[in-house]
Order: sequence, then C-alpha cells, then structure tokens
Amino acid sequence: MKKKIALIFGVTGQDGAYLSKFLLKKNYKVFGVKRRSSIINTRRIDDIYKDINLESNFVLLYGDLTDSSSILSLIKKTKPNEIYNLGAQSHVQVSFEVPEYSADVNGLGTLRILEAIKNLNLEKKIKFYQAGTSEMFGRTIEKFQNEKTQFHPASPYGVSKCFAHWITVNYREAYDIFACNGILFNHESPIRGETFVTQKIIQGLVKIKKGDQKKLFLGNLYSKRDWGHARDYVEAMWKMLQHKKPDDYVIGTGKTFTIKEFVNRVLKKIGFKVKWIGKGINEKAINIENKKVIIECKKRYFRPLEVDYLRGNSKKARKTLNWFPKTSIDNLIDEMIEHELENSK
Ligand code: NAP
Ligand code: F7E
Repeated sequence: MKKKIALIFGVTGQDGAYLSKFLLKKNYKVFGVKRRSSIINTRRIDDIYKDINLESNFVLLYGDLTDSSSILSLIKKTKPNEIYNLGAQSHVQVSFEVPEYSADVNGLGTLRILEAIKNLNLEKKIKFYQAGTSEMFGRTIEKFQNEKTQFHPASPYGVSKCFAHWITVNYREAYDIFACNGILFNHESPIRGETFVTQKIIQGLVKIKKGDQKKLFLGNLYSKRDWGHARDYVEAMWKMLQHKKPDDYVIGTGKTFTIKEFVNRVLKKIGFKVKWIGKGINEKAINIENKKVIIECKKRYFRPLEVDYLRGNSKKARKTLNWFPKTSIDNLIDEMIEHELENSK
C-alpha cells in the first residue's frame, strides 16, 4: 500500500514532535518544515533521526510561514495527502510585544497555505488541519466552551488565531477544501517550552529542590486552565482528518484548575511544605522547613489583559471522533517532573 504523506508546519515545536512520532508509527512519510535559525533547534525531534528505521520516512525542509514562495514550493515538492499547520508565534504574552509579527505568522501564515493549495489546484487532494486554540474564547462567560461558544479573544495571539479559524472555514465553504479547525485547550508535556507556566513551575521547583535556584517568579496565580497532554491531543488532530466530513472540534479535558492549584500539586509531589502569605503582587510561598521565600509574584509576568477561565466541552469530538483524553493532570505532572529530574542528573 502506498504510504500517506504528511507535511507539518511547526515540526520543531512540542506538538510537531508528538505528531511526527504518531504519524510515523502509522506508517506515514513525514515532511517537516523548519525555520533557519542561528543554532540548531531540532532538539525535540533528534531522537527520530537517531532511529535508523524511521530516518528515510522523516525529512526536514526549510520554510517559513511568512514566505509564500517557500510554502508553495514545499507543497509542490512534497505532494502531501495531509497538511498540519502547527506553526505559530504561540506565546500569548509575547504576542502583546510583537503583535504584527504574531498576526503575520499565525493569521496570514494560515491563509498562505490555503492559497497555495488553491493555486496548485490541489483542493480535492489535500486535507488541511489548522491549530486553533481555546484562547479564541478569551473573555467568555460560558461555564464550558464548545464549538458554538462565541469567540472573544483577549490578546493579539487570540485575535490572529480567530482570523486563521475563519479563513479555514471560508476556504472549506468557498473551495470545498477538506479543512478542519481543532480548537485545542492547553496541552503540555515534558517537552513543553520553558516559558509556558506548567514547565516553568516544574523546572523552577525541581531546581529549587536541588539547590540550583533560589526563587520562582510568577504572574497571575488565579487564572484557570484546562490542561491535557500533547500526546493525546495530536491523536485528535489526526482523527479530524480521517473523518468522512471536514469540521471543527473542541479538544479539552473538561476539568479546570488555577495556576496556584497546579503549583500546589507540584510542590506536594516534589516534597515541599509551604505557607502562602500576602495578596496580589505581594503573594508569596514560604518553605516551612527553612522559612525561605521560594515563590514570588512579579509584575512583568502579568499580561495587559488576562483570560481568566477556560474549560472545554469536547462532547462532539468524543461522539464523532471517539476521542477521549487519556492522561489526568496528576499523571501529566508526574511525567513532567520525572523527565525534569532525569534531565537535571
Ligand atoms: P510551539 O512549541 O511554540 O511550536 C511552534 C512551532 O511553530 C515551532 O516549530 C516554531 O519553530 C514554529 N514557527 C514559529 N514561527 C514560524 C514561522 N514564521 N514559520 C514556520 N514555523 C514557525 O507550539 P505548540 O505548543 O507545539 O503548539 C502547536 C500549535 O498549536 C501552535 O500553532 C499553537 O499556537 C497551537 N496551540 C497550542 C496549544 C498548547 O497548549 N500547546 C493549544 C492550542 C493551540 P521554532 O522551533 O523555529 O520556533
Ligand atoms: O499561561 C498565567 C498566565 O503561558 C497560562 C499557549 O500554548 O495555551 C497556551 O497559552 C496562565 C496564564 O499559557 C505565569 O497569565 C502566571 O493565565 O502557560 P501559559 P496560555 O497563555 O494559556 C493556549 C491554549 C495556546 O493556544 C497558547 O499557544 O498562566 N501565568 N504566571 C503565567 N504564564 C506564564 N507563561 N509565565 C508565568 O510566569
């Protein structure tokens, strides 16, 4: 049987790495798009290269979502059956500092891929996945968010992803492209970027425990997030493209926790006993054992506008795609801590 071909934008990111491994196991040939960088940034996918059995099925090519010509030639050259657009300036706080660039990569980047599919007359040949986000719900007041919940983004990142969402719907309706939006809630893993809050908390507290760091500085401790595992979520992306009809799906666990609750779970697992004192920017955690402050809040980690509350309702994905999250928040934290301890040996 002829191998299916996948083209992944954002292959060097957290989800790109998990999705590559998932598709290679399903016997795909995977082409990954990486950006030129001044130092090698393929850390998350290097193990695929080391696996001699996968080597010839995993090919990295240069390209950039801000560069239409590279996108067009990549699609022409690789002739993919499926394109996964996971490339993005994905940090919400950073998007306030580089709003135009975030809009260009996340919003127009998506349009550039869809236009390339159309201009190459491959509308009937390529299935397209767009990495949408719960950040599009932003300031929502709904208790659970599903596919019908109105978008009200709260950052340039969220706004750029709304454009990407609607342009994907538009190309599906106008040109009959098999295009799906996954509206994914936060998902983490041992290879999550170091500046996202879960990884920052785990790496910081492990270092403090080992005596390699004195304090962890955080921002808003009271926003709530629905956290799942990236490994489970890339399976949902693939399932969307295997379904008979293209559609949009919310992917989350249905559970939500504050940042402080997440911190407290990690503290307990690592073996810290703390006392929280103060309020707002002055809130701190004191290590009961030696009376030292180990967590403090810092203004620079608060955002100009916050998304206070997210909780996903994935009923549609459960029913239509038979997709279920498999990893609990405790198992996710255990896995991340274990990896960090192993790494820091
Ligand atoms: P990530 O770790 O930040 O990875 C982003 C990827 O995009 C990296 O490979 C990055 O390349 C690439 N990229 C950035 N700018 C690019 C450009 N101009 N051209 C081509 N590629 C570019 O993000 P992730 O957590 O894997 O998330 C994957 C996607 O899902 C993103 O679109 C994100 O916005 C979205 N999403 C994530 C979550 C989540 O909780 N993780 C939830 C919902 C949606 P470099 O390695 O060179 O930087
Ligand atoms: O922040 C609060 C912060 O940066 C989570 C991206 O993958 O998921 C991610 O976006 C919460 C926010 O993720 C710090 O204010 C407190 O309320 O880990 P985060 P995010 O903004 O939810 C969505 C679904 C995506 O699509 C994005 O691509 O934690 N927070 N203190 C902090 N956040 C950070 N980063 N650093 C802190 O020190």
